[in-house]
Amino acid sequence: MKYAHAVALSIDINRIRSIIIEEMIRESPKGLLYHQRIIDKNSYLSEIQQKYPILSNSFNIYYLSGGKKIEPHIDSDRFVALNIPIRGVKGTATIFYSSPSYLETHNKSYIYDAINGDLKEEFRFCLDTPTLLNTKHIHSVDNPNNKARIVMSWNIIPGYSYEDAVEWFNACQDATQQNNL
Ligand SMILES: O=C(O)CCC(=O)C(=O)O
Ligand SMILES: [Fe+2]
Repeated sequence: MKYAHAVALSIDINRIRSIIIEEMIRESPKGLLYHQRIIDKNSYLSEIQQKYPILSNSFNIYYLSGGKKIEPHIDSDRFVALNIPIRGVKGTATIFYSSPSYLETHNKSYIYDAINGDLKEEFRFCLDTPTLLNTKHIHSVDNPNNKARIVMSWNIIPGYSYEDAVEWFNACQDATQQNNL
Protein backbone atom coordinates (compact mmCIF):
# COMPACT_ATOMS: atom_id res chain seq x y z
CA MET A 1 0.00 0.00 0.00
CA LYS A 2 1.45 3.24 -1.26
CA TYR A 3 0.10 5.57 1.44
CA ALA A 4 -0.09 3.76 4.77
CA HIS A 5 1.06 0.49 6.27
CA ALA A 6 -0.12 -0.87 9.63
CA VAL A 7 2.61 -2.48 11.71
CA ALA A 8 2.06 -5.04 14.44
CA LEU A 9 4.43 -3.99 17.20
CA SER A 10 5.03 -5.61 20.56
CA ILE A 11 4.37 -2.49 22.55
CA ASP A 12 2.16 -1.64 25.48
CA ILE A 13 -0.09 1.02 24.02
CA ASN A 14 -1.52 1.89 27.45
CA ARG A 15 1.94 2.74 28.76
CA ILE A 16 2.60 4.88 25.70
CA ARG A 17 -0.76 6.58 26.16
CA SER A 18 0.06 7.62 29.74
CA ILE A 19 3.53 8.87 28.75
CA ILE A 20 2.09 11.00 25.93
CA ILE A 21 -0.78 12.40 28.01
CA GLU A 22 1.74 13.36 30.69
CA GLU A 23 4.09 14.88 28.07
CA MET A 24 1.27 17.07 26.80
CA ILE A 25 1.11 19.09 30.00
CA ARG A 26 4.84 19.76 29.81
CA GLU A 27 6.42 22.38 27.62
CA SER A 28 8.52 21.15 24.73
CA PRO A 29 12.31 21.38 25.24
CA LYS A 30 14.03 24.66 24.35
CA GLY A 31 14.39 25.21 20.62
CA LEU A 32 11.61 22.81 19.67
CA LEU A 33 8.11 23.66 18.46
CA TYR A 34 5.14 23.16 20.78
CA HIS A 35 4.25 19.76 19.29
CA GLN A 36 7.81 18.39 19.16
CA ARG A 37 9.32 16.18 21.83
CA ILE A 38 12.51 14.22 22.49
CA ILE A 39 12.53 10.78 24.02
CA ASP A 40 13.43 10.73 27.66
CA LYS A 41 16.20 8.15 28.08
CA ASN A 42 14.55 6.70 31.16
CA SER A 43 11.09 6.31 29.74
CA TYR A 44 9.45 3.26 28.21
CA LEU A 45 9.77 5.01 24.81
CA SER A 46 13.52 4.58 24.98
CA GLU A 47 13.03 0.83 25.50
CA ILE A 48 10.83 0.68 22.39
CA GLN A 49 13.41 2.64 20.43
CA GLN A 50 16.06 0.06 21.36
CA LYS A 51 13.76 -2.70 20.15
CA TYR A 52 13.02 -0.85 16.90
CA PRO A 53 16.17 1.20 16.17
CA ILE A 54 14.63 2.61 12.99
CA LEU A 55 12.72 4.94 15.33
CA SER A 56 14.52 8.20 16.01
CA ASN A 57 14.65 9.98 19.34
CA SER A 58 12.15 12.63 18.33
CA PHE A 59 8.41 12.58 17.95
CA ASN A 60 5.44 14.90 17.57
CA ILE A 61 2.16 15.05 19.44
CA TYR A 62 -0.80 16.00 17.27
CA TYR A 63 -3.77 17.31 19.17
CA LEU A 64 -6.78 17.96 16.94
CA SER A 65 -9.88 19.41 18.61
CA GLY A 66 -13.32 18.03 17.85
CA GLY A 67 -14.84 19.38 14.64
CA LYS A 68 -11.41 20.40 13.27
CA LYS A 69 -9.32 19.35 10.30
CA ILE A 70 -5.63 19.32 9.49
CA GLU A 71 -5.62 20.86 6.02
CA PRO A 72 -4.14 18.98 3.03
CA HIS A 73 -0.35 19.18 3.24
CA ILE A 74 2.96 17.47 2.64
CA ASP A 75 5.39 17.17 5.55
CA SER A 76 8.43 19.38 4.87
CA ASP A 77 11.02 17.63 6.97
CA ARG A 78 10.29 13.94 6.65
CA PHE A 79 9.24 11.20 4.24
CA VAL A 80 7.70 8.80 6.69
CA ALA A 81 6.41 8.59 10.26
CA LEU A 82 5.13 5.90 12.58
CA ASN A 83 1.84 7.22 13.92
CA ILE A 84 0.38 5.73 17.08
CA PRO A 85 -3.21 6.42 18.15
CA ILE A 86 -3.45 7.84 21.66
CA ARG A 87 -7.01 9.04 22.13
CA GLY A 88 -10.20 9.89 20.24
CA VAL A 89 -9.31 8.35 16.88
CA LYS A 90 -12.54 6.40 16.39
CA GLY A 91 -14.63 8.04 13.67
CA THR A 92 -11.75 10.24 12.45
CA ALA A 93 -10.09 9.91 9.04
CA THR A 94 -6.61 10.30 7.62
CA ILE A 95 -7.05 11.06 3.92
CA PHE A 96 -4.55 10.85 1.04
CA TYR A 97 -4.92 12.68 -2.26
CA SER A 98 -3.40 12.95 -5.68
CA SER A 99 -3.23 16.20 -7.61
CA PRO A 100 -2.33 17.08 -11.19
CA SER A 101 -1.00 20.48 -10.12
CA TYR A 102 -0.90 22.40 -6.89
CA LEU A 103 0.71 25.27 -5.01
CA GLU A 104 2.60 24.79 -1.76
CA THR A 105 2.69 27.28 1.08
CA HIS A 106 5.24 26.55 3.74
CA ASN A 107 3.94 26.68 7.30
CA LYS A 108 6.80 27.20 9.74
CA SER A 109 4.97 26.33 12.93
CA TYR A 110 3.72 22.97 11.69
CA ILE A 111 6.72 22.32 9.38
CA TYR A 112 4.53 21.40 6.50
CA ASP A 113 3.64 22.68 3.07
CA ALA A 114 -0.07 23.41 2.79
CA ILE A 115 -1.47 22.35 -0.56
CA ASN A 116 -3.79 24.35 -2.75
CA GLY A 117 -5.04 22.79 -5.95
CA ASP A 118 -7.24 20.24 -7.55
CA LEU A 119 -7.29 17.32 -5.13
CA LYS A 120 -8.57 13.85 -5.81
CA GLU A 121 -9.14 11.65 -2.79
CA GLU A 122 -7.28 8.36 -3.21
CA PHE A 123 -7.48 6.66 0.16
CA ARG A 124 -8.91 7.19 3.62
CA PHE A 125 -8.61 5.19 6.81
CA CYS A 126 -8.99 5.45 10.55
CA LEU A 127 -5.65 5.53 12.36
CA ASP A 128 -6.67 3.00 15.01
CA THR A 129 -3.42 1.01 15.11
CA PRO A 130 0.29 1.93 14.78
CA THR A 131 0.77 2.81 11.11
CA LEU A 132 3.58 4.01 8.87
CA LEU A 133 2.44 7.01 6.83
CA ASN A 134 3.91 8.17 3.55
CA THR A 135 4.05 11.85 4.42
CA LYS A 136 5.42 12.91 1.01
CA HIS A 137 1.96 12.34 -0.45
CA ILE A 138 -0.70 14.97 0.14
CA HIS A 139 -2.69 14.11 3.26
CA SER A 140 -5.19 15.64 5.66
CA VAL A 141 -7.01 14.67 8.85
CA ASP A 142 -10.68 15.07 9.63
CA ASN A 143 -12.04 14.94 13.17
CA PRO A 144 -15.85 15.17 12.93
CA ASN A 145 -16.30 14.07 16.57
CA ASN A 146 -16.96 16.39 19.46
CA LYS A 147 -13.83 15.37 21.33
CA ALA A 148 -10.12 15.86 20.68
CA ARG A 149 -8.04 13.38 18.71
CA ILE A 150 -4.50 12.73 19.92
CA VAL A 151 -1.82 10.96 17.91
CA MET A 152 1.84 10.32 18.60
CA SER A 153 3.90 10.66 15.43
CA TRP A 154 7.29 9.02 15.82
CA ASN A 155 10.03 10.15 13.45
CA ILE A 156 12.07 7.58 11.55
CA ILE A 157 15.87 7.98 11.50
CA PRO A 158 17.24 9.90 8.48
CA GLY A 159 17.89 8.07 5.24
CA TYR A 160 14.75 5.92 5.19
CA SER A 161 11.97 6.42 2.67
CA TYR A 162 8.44 5.17 3.38
CA GLU A 163 9.15 2.04 1.31
CA ASP A 164 12.42 1.42 3.22
CA ALA A 165 10.58 1.71 6.52
CA VAL A 166 7.84 -0.71 5.40
CA GLU A 167 10.54 -3.17 4.35
CA TRP A 168 12.41 -2.71 7.64
CA PHE A 169 9.34 -3.53 9.74
CA ASN A 170 8.43 -6.46 7.47
CA ALA A 171 11.89 -7.91 8.07
CA CYS A 172 11.74 -7.27 11.80
CA GLN A 173 10.88 -10.46 13.68
CA ASP A 174 9.60 -8.63 16.68
CA ALA A 175 7.18 -6.53 14.66
CA THR A 176 5.51 -9.43 12.90
CA GLN A 177 4.44 -11.13 16.11
CA GLN A 178 0.88 -10.72 17.24
CA ASN A 179 0.66 -7.28 18.81
CA ASN A 180 -0.76 -6.69 22.24
CA LEU A 181 -2.89 -3.62 21.67
O1 LIG B 1 -2.68 12.10 12.51
C1 LIG B 1 -2.67 11.66 11.37
O2 LIG B 1 -3.45 10.75 11.00
C2 LIG B 1 -1.71 12.21 10.36
C3 LIG B 1 -1.09 13.49 10.85
C4 LIG B 1 -0.05 14.03 9.91
O3 LIG B 1 -0.29 14.93 9.16
C5 LIG B 1 1.28 13.45 9.92
O4 LIG B 1 1.57 12.53 10.72
O5 LIG B 1 2.11 13.89 9.12
FE1 LIG C 1 1.45 15.38 7.94
